[in-house]
Parts: sequence; structure tokens; C-alpha cells
Amino acid sequence: MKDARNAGKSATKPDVLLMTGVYSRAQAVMEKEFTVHRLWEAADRAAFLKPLAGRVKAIASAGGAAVDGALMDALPGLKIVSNFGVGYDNVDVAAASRRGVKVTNTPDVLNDCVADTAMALTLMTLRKFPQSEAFLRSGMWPTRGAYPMTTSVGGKLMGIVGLGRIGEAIARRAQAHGMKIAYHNRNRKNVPWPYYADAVSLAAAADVLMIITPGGAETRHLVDARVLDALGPQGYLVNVARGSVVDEMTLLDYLQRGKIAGAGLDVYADEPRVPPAFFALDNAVLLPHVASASNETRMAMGMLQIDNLRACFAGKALLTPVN
Ligand code: NAP
Ligand code: 8YV
Repeated sequence: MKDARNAGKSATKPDVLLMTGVYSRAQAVMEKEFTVHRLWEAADRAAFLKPLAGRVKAIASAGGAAVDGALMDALPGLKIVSNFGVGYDNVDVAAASRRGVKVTNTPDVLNDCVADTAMALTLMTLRKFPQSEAFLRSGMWPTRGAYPMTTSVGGKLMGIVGLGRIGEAIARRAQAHGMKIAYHNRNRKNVPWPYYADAVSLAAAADVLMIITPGGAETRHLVDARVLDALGPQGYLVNVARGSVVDEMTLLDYLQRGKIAGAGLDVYADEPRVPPAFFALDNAVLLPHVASASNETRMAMGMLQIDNLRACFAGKALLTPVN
């Protein structure tokens, strides 16, 4: 039905296959400029894709919707997968490269927003602000007295796993809060902070372990029982990377048994599903993957996604290619 409606427009506007809804104002720009085919609304995916096979040269993707080799094969004219998000673990980049398809992402425009969230999550986790606010709202203050004491961030060491664009922005914020910084990447960087060659030794030194690596197979369960043991009962974990980077069931067990002090999480293994046992924890602060979710940042991400599509259709150099 939607295809029939769009068919007449495709002579003037390039066709784009949109995997899932993105930021609405940016999506409106995309829909004005391109003939957008909304894959997530299709009841029969194969039937939806069939008439598009010869027409669609671009996919606009976003987290939560996998772009794999089979989908690329269904679109033989495909030239670009333009992803909404700096993380592109939802896209099979190796499969794209083998087919000569370019992949782009949305780096840098979200660094400050995501780093703000990471720092806020650190403060909320150590100082238990959401829990103390819930205590007030539930009417307990007059009967129970003062809320229990919490833990300061000042003077603590933040160990950052994944000191990249966002990691450095987090480090600057943590320093402004009086924290010391150390980090682990696969490669040492020219930065003034101590380097640890592995996540276990960094966790052993850290009061707060901040996870901000890419997702995907390479980092799957990088944070496992060994890392959490090293972090220890006084240590806090904050994850704004991807749920896959942390062994979620082991983390849950460690939080339930007090084997680490607490966790602040923005990302989960099977979003939007979060194991309900997390909801009962007093030592966890849980955000629903909102690190970049401000109007300004999501618009900037959406426009960069569109600018990469524009460049592709104009035969110009892509702005932010990843392959
Ligand atoms: P980036 O600049 O590429 O930084 C990633 C860092 O991780 C690099 O310093 C890299 O250093 C390190 N790294 C990569 N693989 C590693 C591994 N196996 N072990 C240890 N360190 C590793 O990326 P970014 O722009 O800062 O974004 C980072 C990630 O944050 C994204 O990919 C995304 O998954 C996540 N993110 C989440 C949200 C959210 O909403 N929660 C928002 C934005 C981004 P080496 O190459 O030297 O190892
Ligand atoms: C978005 C993100 O929530 O950029 C990323 O890697 O995880 C977030 O900014 C996500 O891209 C939405 O699809």
C-alpha cells in the first residue's frame, strides 16, 4: 500500500529503506527529501522488499535493527548503509565491505550529551539521588528521618574502559568533579592518565569502572566475573556502551550479593527488555538507553545521517565512513 503511494515519487526522489523510526524531526527531513520505505511497518518483509530490489541504493539504519548480508543481497543496487548512532554493531560491516557497500555513522555530535549522561549516572549511582528522591516521594522522610549516607565521587578513581571520543569527554567531566582518571584501551594513547593493559588490572585500581567501548563480538562480556571480582565490594560499575559488553546475569548476581557496591546502567543485553530482578535492586540506577536522547543531539545525529545519504546520492565523499 505504502509502496504504491510512493511509486510515483521515486523518479525524482532517491529511494531509502528506513529500518526503524529515528528522531521524528530528522525523519521528517528525510521523508521530504527521499522516498522513504518504512521496513519496520511491513507485515511481510520479503514481499515488501521485492519491488524495491532494483531501486533502493541506500539503507538508513539505527540501533536495534540488524542490517545483515541477507538484507544487502535483497537490494543488489545497495551503495550505502547510513547509521543513526556512533555505534554500528547493528550493521554487519564486514558483509557490507565484501559487497562494496559503504557504512557511515554519527560520531562526535553526541560526545557531550553522552558524557553528560555518563557523569550524571556516576553521581546518581554513588550518591543514590534517584533512591533518595523516591524515599521523599513515598512520604518516608517524616517517619524514617534522614536518608542513609552515600558515597562521594571526589577523590575517587574512575577507570575508563574505552577512552575514545566519548571516553575523553567523560574523563574531563570526572576531573571537574575531583576524580582521578585511568584507562584501558587495546592501544595506549598520548594522554596524561595512567594506562592499564587489561580491564582486570584497571578494575582492581578503580573505584568506578566506566564502560564506553563499542559493542559487537570483540567486546562481548569484556566485563565478566574476573573484572567484577577485581572491582570488588567497594567498587561501582557504570555502563553507557552496549549491554553486550557486560555479562548481565553475573552483574545481577554480584549486585544482589553485594559483591560490588553498585551499578549505573544505560544499556542492556536485550533492549528494551531488562531482567525484572534488576528493578528490585537498591544499589542500581537504571536508565532506558537515553545517553544521547536530547532534542539537540538527536537532531544533529539525524542530520549527519541524512548528510551522508545526500553525499552518497551526489557522488561526493562521505562525511563519516567507517569502512
Ligand atoms: P571511539 O572514539 O571509537 O572510542 C572507542 C574506544 O574503545 C577507543 O578508544 C578504543 O581504543 C576502545 N576499544 C575498542 N575496542 C576495545 C576493546 N576490545 N577493548 C578495549 N578497548 C576497546 O567511539 P566513541 O565515539 O567514543 O563511542 C564509543 C561507544 O559508545 C559506541 O561505539 C557505542 O557503542 C557507545 N555509545 C553509547 C551510547 C548510548 O546511548 N548509551 C551513545 C553513544 C555511544 P582501541 O582501539 O585502542 O582499543
Ligand atoms: C542511540 C547510541 O541511542 O550512538 C549510539 O551508538 O547508542 C545512541 O546514541 C542509538 O544510536 C539510537 O539508535
